[in-house]
Amino acid sequence: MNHQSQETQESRCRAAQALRSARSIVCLTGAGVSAESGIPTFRDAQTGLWANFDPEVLASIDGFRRDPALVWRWYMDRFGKLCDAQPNPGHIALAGLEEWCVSAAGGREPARFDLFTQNIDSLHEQAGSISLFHLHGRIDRYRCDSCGLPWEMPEGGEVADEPPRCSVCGGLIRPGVVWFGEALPAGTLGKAFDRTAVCDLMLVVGTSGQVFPVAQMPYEARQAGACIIDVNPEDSPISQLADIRLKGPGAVELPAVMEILEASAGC
Ligand code: BJW
Ligand code: ZN
Repeated sequence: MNHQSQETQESRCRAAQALRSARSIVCLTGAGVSAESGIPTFRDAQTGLWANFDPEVLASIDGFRRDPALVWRWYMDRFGKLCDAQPNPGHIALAGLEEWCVSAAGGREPARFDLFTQNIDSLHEQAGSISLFHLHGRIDRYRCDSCGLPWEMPEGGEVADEPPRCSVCGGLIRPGVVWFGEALPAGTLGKAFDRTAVCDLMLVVGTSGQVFPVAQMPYEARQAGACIIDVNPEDSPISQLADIRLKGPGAVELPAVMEILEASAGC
């Protein structure tokens, strides 16, 4: 084993050890966890037709009010790609980790495990995660931007080039996601910070840690004395803070850690 792969394996073992002894785990995921499912990360998504548009403008309430048709087309394009995506081994390992924690595998006391995702896809639920909370909404939910009435996408119908109109008030239909300048769902955000304040381990996967208030969670966890594990092939503000860094793709690192956890011999 060369030096680098020995270091990688040591970090995975330390992560498995920390997970084994944790009693209360909060997992926070971002776009990187879905990268191996073929979904470009938020900040890498602007290719082809969309290369000249700033995602931070498209994903904002001001951007939608200024040019609703443009923003609608961007979401419909992304929604089409998401419909074909499948959970990857990283999503599946996180669902397995939840099961491992709550079922008290190996004769341990059960541990609490909650997964908070910033992602608007539904790949965590497809992989089998149960205690799962969407902090930035979901791309497969729609509502009226004026009166808030939920709206259903017609099945198999042609996707319009412009946002449809609400049948009650005539307002524009928008995706049920949280844009820049909008409040996150209060109950979910409150739960995320309440759980963060009492967790003893935070597992962060695939986020650049640039978008607030969610980016604050690892700092709060650290303040509360939790161990921070960061899974990301690149450096980020969270990787600077982390006790344990798994510097690789989630789809590689998470199954490798699960394999160690599940092996009776351990490290
Ligand atoms: C891999 C990998 C692999 C690659 N494996 N990893 C405090 C300070 C400064 C600013 C603010 C502040 N508080 C609030 C703000 C303003 C603003 C904000 O944060 N701005 C920043 C840009 C500075 N925040 C807001 O506006 C929020 N609202 C708010 O605070 O409201 C206050 C309010 C209260 C009451 C009334 C009204 C208002 C809302 C933020 C909403 C964010 N929404 C988006 C769009 C959702 C819909 C959509 O997707 O289109 O959410 S923005 C976008 O960023 C999306 C993501 O969920 C979010 C985070 O991105 P993420 O997941 O980290 O993705 P990337 O692409 O950035 O990073 C991917 C990472 O993966 C990278 O690190 C890669 O290396 C890694 N990776 N491959 C593992 N295989
Ligand atoms: Zn309406």
